[in-house]
Amino acid sequence: MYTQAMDIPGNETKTPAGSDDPVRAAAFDERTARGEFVEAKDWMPEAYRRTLIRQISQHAHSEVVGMLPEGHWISRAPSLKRKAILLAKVQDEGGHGLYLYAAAETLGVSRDELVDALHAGKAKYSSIFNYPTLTWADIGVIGWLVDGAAIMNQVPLCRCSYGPYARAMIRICKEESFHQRQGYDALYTMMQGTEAQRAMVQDAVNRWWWPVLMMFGPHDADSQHSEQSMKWGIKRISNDELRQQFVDATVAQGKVLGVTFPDPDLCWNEARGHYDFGRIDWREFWNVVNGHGPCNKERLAARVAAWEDGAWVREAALAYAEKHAARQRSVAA
Ligand code: BYC
Repeated sequence: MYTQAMDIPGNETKTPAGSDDPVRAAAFDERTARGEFVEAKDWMPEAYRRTLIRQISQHAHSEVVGMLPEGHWISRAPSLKRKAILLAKVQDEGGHGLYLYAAAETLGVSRDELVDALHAGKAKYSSIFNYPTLTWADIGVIGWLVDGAAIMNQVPLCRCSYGPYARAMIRICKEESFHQRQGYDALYTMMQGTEAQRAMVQDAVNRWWWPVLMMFGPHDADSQHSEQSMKWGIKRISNDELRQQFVDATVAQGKVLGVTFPDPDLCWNEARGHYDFGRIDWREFWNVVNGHGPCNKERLAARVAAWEDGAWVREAALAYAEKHAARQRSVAA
């Protein structure tokens, strides 16, 4: 099985909860402050381990749940070319989920535990995937804006202090770049089409813009994990800084595309050297994060159904592996 670690089981250096040695913890903090990478076998404070399991597993769940809104359009893509591209993209997202679950497993948690937490509604996944994909233009906008926001957030994670996560992110970011470009290309093609197609693109941008800005998480002042995660080098750039970088990069792309953004306060601020933008509706964000978005129930039900429908595949794979191992033993005997 694919894994990010050379040897995971029997990780003797793992620390039980609450038993952190302050001297070791201080040495660890100095190490991460120097920008050193931490590997699966290294000693780490329990809170560092738990923070990573939380973030990496949420990230993995987001990739897998993120396959659903786009998967919805595979059978309705407007051409064979667009269908092949979308199939490949959705498959990539599944792969990202697998690398990330494998990276989380190096921290001593099992994939079954993580998946159970998702299915029980205890684990979070990105708020963005609780919105519906109403038209083909939504698929282009997911590529351009959702993957665009994802890249902005994930490139710094390639330098995350935890080695297995950082290495998984390198490949993920390369694939996300292709995803972003294909989304922009699909929208650009529609914008050269009919008036109805241009209106469809603008409508999709209007619906997705604010939820995409929410993807970066709460403002820095309200982000409970940021300070410690930045100290440990898990996060390198803050939620607000990344959101600003995203807005600055995206406005120019929107101009080339010929769309506007649904924010009357969006304007260039010469003094700051950045775009100013309007207030985010954090009530909507927390409502979606807490399970009351337009598609939360549908998304979770689809994941649980996929897990249950796939039980026979897991059982068959296990039975085959046992049969294969028994045959190997009898050949060796
Ligand atoms: N949605 O203290 P904060 C993709 C939660 S996949 C839901 O700032 P942190 C793609 C946060 O978890 C994109 N919850 O947290 C896939 C925390 O709650 P808990 C996914 C959110 O961790 C398929 C609380 O709010 N990307 O791109 O320091 C197709 C306070 O937040 C959200 C990743 O997962 C949200 N948007 O920072 C296409 C990247 N934001 O855990 C595309 C990795 C915040 O205490 N993750 N919360 O219950 C990260 O970079 C960080 O975890 C975050 C949040 C920036 C997201």
